[in-house]
Amino acid sequence: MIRTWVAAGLTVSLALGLTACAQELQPVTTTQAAGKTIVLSAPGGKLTSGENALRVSFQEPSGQPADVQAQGIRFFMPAMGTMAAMSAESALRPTDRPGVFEGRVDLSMKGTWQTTVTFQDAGGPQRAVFSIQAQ
Ligand SMILES: [Cu+2]
Repeated sequence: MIRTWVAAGLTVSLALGLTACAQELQPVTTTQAAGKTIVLSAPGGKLTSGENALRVSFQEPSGQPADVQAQGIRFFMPAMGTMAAMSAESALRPTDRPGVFEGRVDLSMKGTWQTTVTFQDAGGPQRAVFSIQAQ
């Protein structure tokens, strides 16, 4: 009987694990900077208040991965009324795929965040600036 419950528990854990994996990183927004297309992706294609896994991909106009070194991503929300300005940032770590970097950020609230991705390419330091809506 106990064995049955353990087996059932394992099955549930596996199912939950698969569900988490199924929450694929999907594009949140796409922007252009330094002649490259930059795609920010997050689970389910959206950023939310709280912890977010994120991925930033860089492509040449040809669609090939761009040869860049991503540095970080920063989110900023200006002061609103009595609410102080807020910010959050993450390093962007290389993955085993060229032009693809990953990070993790904790956004303190829903709303519009000014977002800056910093990277280096053959031309030197670059930045992409855009805004996202955290849900
Ligand atoms: Cu705010």
